[in-house]
Amino acid sequence: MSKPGDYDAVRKDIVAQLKKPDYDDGSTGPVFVRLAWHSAGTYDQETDTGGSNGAGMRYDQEGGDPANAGLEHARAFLEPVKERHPWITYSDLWTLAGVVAVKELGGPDVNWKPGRTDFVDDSKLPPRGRLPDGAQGADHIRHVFYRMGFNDQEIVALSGAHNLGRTHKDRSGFNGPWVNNPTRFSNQYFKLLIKLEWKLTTLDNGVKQFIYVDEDLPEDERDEPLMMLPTDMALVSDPGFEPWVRKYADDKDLFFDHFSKAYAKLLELGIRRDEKGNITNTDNKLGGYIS
Ligand code: DDH
Repeated sequence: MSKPGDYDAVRKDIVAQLKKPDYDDGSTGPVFVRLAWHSAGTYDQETDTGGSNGAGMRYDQEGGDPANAGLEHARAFLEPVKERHPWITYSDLWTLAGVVAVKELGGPDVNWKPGRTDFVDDSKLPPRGRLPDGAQGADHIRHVFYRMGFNDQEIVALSGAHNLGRTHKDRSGFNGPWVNNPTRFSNQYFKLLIKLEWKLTTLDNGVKQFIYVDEDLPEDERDEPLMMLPTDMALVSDPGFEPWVRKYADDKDLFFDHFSKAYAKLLELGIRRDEKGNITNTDNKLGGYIS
């Protein structure tokens, strides 16, 4: 066991969990980035409910939200890290895993602060349905992200996380990766959104998504088709979002800088700290553990 507070030791063990040749594209990084995002993305500014504090996804009310399907894999991959550093809270571990994965996969440094608790206040539990639905459009995206306190620029920056990983038919119903190298953090997602000709298609499970197939290549030389969700496509058709897609496609450094700030903000939603950085919302302790 490491010394309580030795976050560098935890970071090292998260890195050691990233490479998994038999899992997806060989890395758990993308699903860690998504775990951190879904742990935090339930936040509602108005009622001050949801957010990463409390690690509510351990329990069925939140963990069983269909939007969280597949994240049990991410949590299981992190279990050995928790076992080696039992002093770290799940809420800190999951958010830190996202930050470590972004960096290790070639992305920017993201400022991360510890101190989240695993106490769950029943009155702060988010209802299901707060996370975005990929089948929808711009209004839905704004509804979800404005609720957390993000603006249009931050929404587009955060969406750039879809440079990583893939959709899975048995999790969300969608299928395939957004980019050709889904374990390398870059601004390729924005470039492809603009550059490629995306075609709407209906999968055999009835789910609608956009795909790109390189028809110039003979069939046996083609890569797996790339995909975009209807929500991804809304970023290029909406006049408030589209200018940011172009900026991030043109300027990787700007994207990295804006992503880093927005992802750090996401992981802090609902958390209040004093000047020293210590968490002050003790109300999270009121509800105790849910068993
Ligand atoms: Fe996402 N995302 N996401 N996403 N997301 C999926 C996968 C991944 C939406 C829907 C889906 C963000 C925003 C949105 C990642 C990070 C982030 C999947 C596929 C769906 C569906 C799940 C599956 O089948 O396994 C929608 C809708 C939105 C929206 O903004 C409207 C944001 C903000 C992030 C972030 O991290 C900041 C990552 C990474 C993945 C790949 C996961 C994996 O297992 O691989």
